[in-house]
Amino acid sequence: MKPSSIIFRQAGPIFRRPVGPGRLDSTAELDYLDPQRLRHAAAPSSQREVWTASVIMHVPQLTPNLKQEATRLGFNAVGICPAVTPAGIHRFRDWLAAGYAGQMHYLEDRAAAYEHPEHVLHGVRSLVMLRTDYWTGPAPASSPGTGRVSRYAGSGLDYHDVIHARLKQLAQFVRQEVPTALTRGVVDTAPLLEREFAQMAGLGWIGKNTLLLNRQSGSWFFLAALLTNLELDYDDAYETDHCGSCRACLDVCPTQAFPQPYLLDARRCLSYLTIELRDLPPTELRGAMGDWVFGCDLCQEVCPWSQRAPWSTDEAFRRREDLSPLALRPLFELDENAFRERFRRTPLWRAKRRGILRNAALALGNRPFPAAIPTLQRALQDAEPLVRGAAAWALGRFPQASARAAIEQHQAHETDEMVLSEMAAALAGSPS
Ligand code: B12
Ligand code: SF4
Ligand code: SF4
Repeated sequence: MKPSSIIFRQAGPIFRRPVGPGRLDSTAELDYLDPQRLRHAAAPSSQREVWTASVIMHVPQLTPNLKQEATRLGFNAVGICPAVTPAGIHRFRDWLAAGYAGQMHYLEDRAAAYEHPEHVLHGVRSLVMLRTDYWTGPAPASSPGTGRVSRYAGSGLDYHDVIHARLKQLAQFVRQEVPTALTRGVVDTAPLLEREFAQMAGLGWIGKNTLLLNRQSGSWFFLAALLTNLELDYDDAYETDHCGSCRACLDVCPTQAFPQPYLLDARRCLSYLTIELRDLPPTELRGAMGDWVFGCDLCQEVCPWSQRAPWSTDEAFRRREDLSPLALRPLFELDENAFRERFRRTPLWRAKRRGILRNAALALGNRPFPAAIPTLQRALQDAEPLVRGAAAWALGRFPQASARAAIEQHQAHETDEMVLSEMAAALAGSPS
């Protein structure tokens, strides 16, 4: 059947126009004309200028072609679901209301926009959910003086950049096929419950650790979405939960960040504490942070399904030896410019110099060894109070008298109240 018309819609009125040359790929066919919509269809010539508005149509070969193209571009799995209000939206609201988002105010600020993907792309009808695997083998053991960086960041490339470039190419492909199509590629930053939609698109189930996982790759993958106003063929939602009676992820969490299965209190999660939090973590959680300096992988590492993950052959996610594990002491020699130079293009940039040095100081305090004392002493003179406060706490964990002497020496010159209070607690031997 050759296409005879396309239904166009913008902000309410629905009307049809004949397909002109170049409008659709010559092989494309139009087999879906929603009778309900057709009944109301009207095409007043005065409205023809809005023909570039959202296209509602179904092109049979487009879905398999799009999936094939996504695979060619490096995505490891593709599933498609309709643009609807996510079923778990009430849980998201409850989660925010409970305060579990901590300082991630961007979630609360855009809470209303999460209600429907329409707020991400006007006229959206389909979400193409994409999986990108990044498992590159077990992490090498870290030793005193080094810190662990979660695997997703260990390649040194920011996954947002890598995936955005691929999304852009996929969007171009869609527009080649259907020039009037609207598209928007998102990874992380848009108000979209990506795991919910990925589950709806058949990519896996949401596990007790709140991550999306499947039986082939565990949860070692990123999610991304390409939103479009086209009608595509939808996949079946993933309905089965394969967590069973397992609770390995809940038990391994060093900060007990799961108040109950499937629920995360982000304020206790090391990923939040090392990346998102702008202050010093609560004293009682600092010891549990161990040597993690950027993110945490523990609740994925123990997952039985994650043991099966295939190695990613993606060059973009090859682990960089100098990043993971990360040598901590040299970090304190980097000023803002040098830090920028080294980390600007890596995921670690998100935490900024002050965040990474805070984390490095805490990690040194969690595994004290004498050679770290001069480093932390230097950190007590850092321009950034956050770094000085963390260094004071860390020095308080050292048994050596020189650590105590270093705090006392700098206490006299310190003016910041938070740092002074950390110094007093360290000298009193109260830090946990
Ligand atoms: C904010 C955020 C964080 C926060 C909060 C995490 C969280 N669990 O929400 C912090 C900083 C802690 C974080 C940490 C990590 N993150 Co993060 N994060 C996000 C982000 C940007 C938003 C997530 C969000 O909206 N949370 C809101 C709350 C409400 O979600 P929730 O608590 O999980 O509740 C939902 C479900 O669990 C479910 N639910 C709740 N109760 C119940 C009960 C039952 C029975 C069921 C079935 C479901 C269910 O419904 C809720 C609403 O959708 C997403 C990207 C995105 N736009 O989606 C990435 C994302 C979730 N993060 C990701 C990753 C990789 C991580 C880390 C592994 C990074 C690391 N190694 O350090 C850790 C994992 C920690 C963990 N166990 O979750 C990936 C996950 C990929 C995957 N396979 O699932 C995402 C999708 C980013 C991406 N584009 O790939 N992250
Ligand atoms: S990432 Fe680490 S701290 Fe966060 S929930 Fe998982 S195990 Fe706990
Ligand atoms: S560790 Fe067990 S409970 Fe946790 S996500 Fe994996 S299978 Fe589910």
